[in-house]
Amino acid sequence: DAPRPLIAGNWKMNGLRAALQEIETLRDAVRAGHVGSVDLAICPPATLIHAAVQACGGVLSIGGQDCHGAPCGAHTGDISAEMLADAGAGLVIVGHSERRTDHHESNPTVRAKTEAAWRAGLIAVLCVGELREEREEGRETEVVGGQLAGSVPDGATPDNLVVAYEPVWAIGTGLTPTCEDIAAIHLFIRGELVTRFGEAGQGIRILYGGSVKPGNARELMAVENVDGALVGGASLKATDFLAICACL
Ligand code: G2H
Repeated sequence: DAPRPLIAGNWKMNGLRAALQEIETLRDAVRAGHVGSVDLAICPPATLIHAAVQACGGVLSIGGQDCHGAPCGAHTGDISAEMLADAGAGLVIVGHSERRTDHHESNPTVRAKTEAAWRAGLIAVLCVGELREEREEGRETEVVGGQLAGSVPDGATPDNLVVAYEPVWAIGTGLTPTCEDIAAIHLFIRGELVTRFGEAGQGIRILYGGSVKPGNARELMAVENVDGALVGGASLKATDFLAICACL
């Protein structure tokens, strides 16, 4: 059986307290039965996590966008997985390309963050994806395979890991790969997970991310081995996010 889909919103560095209204709108839609059999999550900025947990009424998951590998210590500005869990988060994004690029995060760093998430009892939503030049050179499977090998720790299960495939050239650009391209790389990722984790690899959700919008979600979500979406820009408004959820 295909895993239950997950639609996760990544607010990135967006959202003041007024944005909690969007969480309340999502909560009310789930409570009213307007969202089908799909798991919802929102990863707001860290400043809003605690309030978002309170606003969501327990009907959607709230997550962080990053965590440090250590549980505590002299790391000014960083947030540990334990702190996210303490604030009520249930998941955390690790290895997003904006972290890999802006903060020079390597595969071993992302691996340590994933282990930190597990240590704190959080689901890690681990992002992989190739750069435009790498896609143009036909190296996407090599790159994504290297990221999976280098950043996914041993012991991954459907309950502790979600993989998000986000081609870097499709993030926030309005560009998306073709459904054939997505099917090919998601099948490749599935194969890598099964090779490494056996049956558990079949159940690990593989999300597609990169310019997912209400207008393209239906065809993207219909692709085999696409078990949901990681949504950036279109997750900021509850109406758009719910329209994407309705595509599953
Ligand atoms: C990719 C995605 C969410 P967007 O980063 O992580 O963002 O949907 O804005 O391309």
